[in-house]
Amino acid sequence: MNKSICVLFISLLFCGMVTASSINYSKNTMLFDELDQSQTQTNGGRLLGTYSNAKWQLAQSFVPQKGILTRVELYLSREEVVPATQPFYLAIRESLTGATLTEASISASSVPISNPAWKEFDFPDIPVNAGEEYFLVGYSPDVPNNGFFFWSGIDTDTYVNGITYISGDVGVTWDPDYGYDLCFKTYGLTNDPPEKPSITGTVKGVPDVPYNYTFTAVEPDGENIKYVIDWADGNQEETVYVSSGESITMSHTWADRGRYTIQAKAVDVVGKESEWGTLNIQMPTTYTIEPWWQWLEQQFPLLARLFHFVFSPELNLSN
Ligand SMILES: [Ca+2]
Ligand SMILES: [Ca+2]
Ligand SMILES: [Ca+2]
Repeated sequence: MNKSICVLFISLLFCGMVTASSINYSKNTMLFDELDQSQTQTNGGRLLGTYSNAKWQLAQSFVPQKGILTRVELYLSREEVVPATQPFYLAIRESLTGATLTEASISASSVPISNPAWKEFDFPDIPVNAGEEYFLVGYSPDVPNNGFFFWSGIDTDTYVNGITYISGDVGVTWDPDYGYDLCFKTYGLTNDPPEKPSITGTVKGVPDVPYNYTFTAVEPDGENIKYVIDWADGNQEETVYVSSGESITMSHTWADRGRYTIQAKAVDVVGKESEWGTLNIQMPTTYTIEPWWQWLEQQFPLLARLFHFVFSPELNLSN
């Protein structure tokens, strides 16, 4: 295997990185994302901050339909006593008390004191499982007493795929506020799988000689991709991530004669997989390859082919 090209491996570590919440999904999402889930009706609000010396947090569950969550808007106002520099955090979580998948904050100065306004939280994008429940968790730590934000909402079940939750103990425990839905808009991107990779390289060779194969695939979302390669001799490997459409060349040596179908699939940064691309190859099975002959084939493939044709037509490698 060509070590200079295959810096690669190793699947388990990479898989962990891909599914981790810290994935750095870089795209100018503001140009491409679309409204996913929303609840925009209001007849009041719930408070978030410090009130009567209790520290209130709010959450709203939702079920995304797009595979990448890019940003969220909330309908917010605040009390005048909230300092202008006070941050309002919005965390995305898979459970109310679980790890934060991504987060953004705005300062109170951008939140109006009188009429509420839609405020944007543009956090680092994350992959989400469309159809599964997630939580928008809003909090503002250590606000002066009786300083709080209003997160607007409505006291009817307007958004059927989620409900509001309230915590009065800094997010340790949460009570569902059935029949209430806070105002929110989530934005996202659909995520398509990469296209099937093409595989090019030597289709006829000899055992114990390394051959190079080049893998190329396009990722319609423009994400980086890696290739998972099955050499059909019991060996699989993964490449490093490369740009969409960028070729990567890998080297492999087959120990035994035979016919093999190399398979490769492209995997994008959020784990979407292409179909398998294939290339059928063969290592001659009808004669013994002597070392000098292997050397000749590698160094002078056309000459080797001519030798085949002249001295052993049934072995003609162009078959
Ligand atoms: Ca974003
Ligand atoms: Ca609801
Ligand atoms: Ca994709």
